Amino acid sequence: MSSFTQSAKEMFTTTTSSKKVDDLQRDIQEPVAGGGLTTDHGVKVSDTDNWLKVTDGHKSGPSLLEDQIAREKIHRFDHERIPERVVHARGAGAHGYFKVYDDRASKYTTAPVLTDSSRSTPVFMRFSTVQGSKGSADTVRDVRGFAIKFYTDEGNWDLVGNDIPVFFIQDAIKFPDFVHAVKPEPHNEVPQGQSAHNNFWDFVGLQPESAHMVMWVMSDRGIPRSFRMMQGFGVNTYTLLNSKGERHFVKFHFIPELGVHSFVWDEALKICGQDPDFHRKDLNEAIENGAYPKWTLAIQTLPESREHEFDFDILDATKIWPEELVPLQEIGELVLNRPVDEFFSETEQVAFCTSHVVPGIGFSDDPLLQGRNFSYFDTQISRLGINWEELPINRPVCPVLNHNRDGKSRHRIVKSEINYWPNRKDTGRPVAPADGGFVEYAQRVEGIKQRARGEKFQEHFNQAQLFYNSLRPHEQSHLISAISFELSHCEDPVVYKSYINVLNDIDFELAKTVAVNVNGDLPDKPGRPNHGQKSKSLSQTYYMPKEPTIVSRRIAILVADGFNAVEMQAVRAALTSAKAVCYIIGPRRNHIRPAAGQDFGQGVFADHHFEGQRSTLFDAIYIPSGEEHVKALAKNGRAVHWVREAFGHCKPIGAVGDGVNFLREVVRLPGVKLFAPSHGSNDEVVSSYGVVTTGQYSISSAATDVLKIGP
Ligand code: HDD
Repeated sequence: MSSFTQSAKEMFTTTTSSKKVDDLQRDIQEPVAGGGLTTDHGVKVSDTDNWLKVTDGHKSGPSLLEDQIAREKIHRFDHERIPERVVHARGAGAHGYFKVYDDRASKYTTAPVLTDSSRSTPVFMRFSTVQGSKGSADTVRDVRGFAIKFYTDEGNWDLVGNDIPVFFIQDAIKFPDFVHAVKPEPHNEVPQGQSAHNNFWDFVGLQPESAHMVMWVMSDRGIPRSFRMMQGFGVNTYTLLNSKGERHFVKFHFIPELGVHSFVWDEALKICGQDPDFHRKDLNEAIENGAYPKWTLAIQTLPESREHEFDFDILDATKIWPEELVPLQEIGELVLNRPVDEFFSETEQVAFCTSHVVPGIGFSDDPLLQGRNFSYFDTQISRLGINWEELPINRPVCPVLNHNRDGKSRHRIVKSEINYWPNRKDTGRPVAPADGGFVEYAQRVEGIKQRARGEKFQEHFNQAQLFYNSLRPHEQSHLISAISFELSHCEDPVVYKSYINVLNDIDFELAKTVAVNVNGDLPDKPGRPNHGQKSKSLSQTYYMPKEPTIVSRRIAILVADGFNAVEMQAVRAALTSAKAVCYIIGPRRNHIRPAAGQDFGQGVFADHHFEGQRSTLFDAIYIPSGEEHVKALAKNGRAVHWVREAFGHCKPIGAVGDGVNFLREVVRLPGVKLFAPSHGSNDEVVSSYGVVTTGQYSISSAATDVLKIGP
């Protein structure tokens, strides 16, 4: 693994401690090299390769059940697995911290985690896909989970969100139906980690409240370039309680420092096979290189008095609060700075509960959130057992004291003869609200007990239209391709034909285009008029970083024997100092000979050979000069494919001298302009931005960054 600089590494080892990291040290065991093997009961083991058996030295006889060492080994292995999460089974996690800028949120909440700028609250975050099982690929089209555990001094606060601000259903009681429909079909367990099948589209076609969310998932948001380049949303409407006892409704937003970027579909598809672990490796690589993922936390707040002001219900999780109506207020930042030490003990055993809030933060009557508050606690019991909150990764950093006892796999030992309240010793006494005891907001509730939702919950298409209208043309065209791909995978005409009706309620042109692509029935008039409104922050292009950056981007340097190593070293040094991560890709994983006359000993060592890694795994390519090397590249079909594929994915491609000629040779597309960015470099730098200007391809995430090469 390449590293940015030594100082970044040093920073990594010195600044990543926190109250939670220190707390975990109690349980971390670091085996020393050469340390002796023991059984679980601590007895030293002399032979771990041969089961105790009857043998005369020539032939093997029966194995003996009395061999406790063999039995322990097999028995432990047999029970290694725990149930995977019923959704979000595939995930990756990391440690970090959260800090507010100042006390600007204190007008809404008393929670110190959101108001006390002297604090750095430890966090553990887990990112995930929803549909696939634990071993599925990272880059499938899906929603991404964005779950955060804040280890506050007032207890754990779990914010269990997604990278998309709305949800498929309005009422938690529909969740089992939705999950059954999207997961592999029950008769053949196909497909894995994909929504491109009959049952999903059948369900969403009959459940129009999902129309808005379907638009988001079929947009580029469904195939993020990196966990580090996604927005995060609390999705549900929560509440904040201030010191005057006033309540505000709140939505939580996390905005990534690096901007919001996605793959193009062809890349995502290929990476599923080329590197199914791409996202989890990307997360660890960035943290280990000191490029700590960072998000700004912003809140949208509404006083109770404004609850009914809008044409949508603010408690409906299939709706956003458009920023034009309710602006974002930035209050703090979240940084991830430490990878996990052991995947199972941390990332697999971490358990989130939406019901875990701390004083100053509360729930709303959002019917999805209310059901979630029941479901998460319940599922942890089946996954981890009743004492799951005692597991190292889940235990709070503040004191825990109560009269809950026993149960399977109890870890804590409480030294007290008291396990009830009230008691003669005044142990484990309830805490007054003034001293930090949690108190529910005294909410007046009136109504008729019935199975129904609020009136405004019945409208499903306004915001689906708003989202679609707000996308840039290339984003709309990606979305059309995505829906067409998915419906093409539905074999039942009832399914793909009926979804055209839903699309026609969103946009007539959209419905017609998809209908032609997938053999749906062409609508002759719009299902309902498109209101034509837009919201500026719904296109992900809105979130480009203020300063273009190549921090943590993976850049492939394509070389063959005879390349200009002096020039390459200079360019690589410039890229590395801008904190990009460079890899040399050559005809073999070994030393590659530089141009004649350049003194590089055996040559420069290539990290991979052309077949070992593909262009899809990189954000940009640089081809140095060197006549002999360029001739060799041009003769190598895989090297040519490398460049053509990256070009087709609209990635920046830098080339110098003969490298430019090679580029001209291999990228012979009509209408493509090759040009040099105007940053004053004397080297000719060619980039695929030219393609973007022709309008033939849409811009991809990487192409929006400026690849600065040269002095
Ligand atoms: Fe959920 C896991 C996010 C609705 C029931 N959910 C889970 C995770 C995330 C979300 C990120 C993975 C947590 C982790 O990393 O361990 N879920 C959401 C969001 C929702 C949502 C943003 C809509 C606003 N979920 C939802 C509903 C229900 C559930 C309506 C049930 C009624 N979700 C679960 C679960 C999971 C879960 C079954 C599986 C594993 C777990 O909880 O810990 O309880």
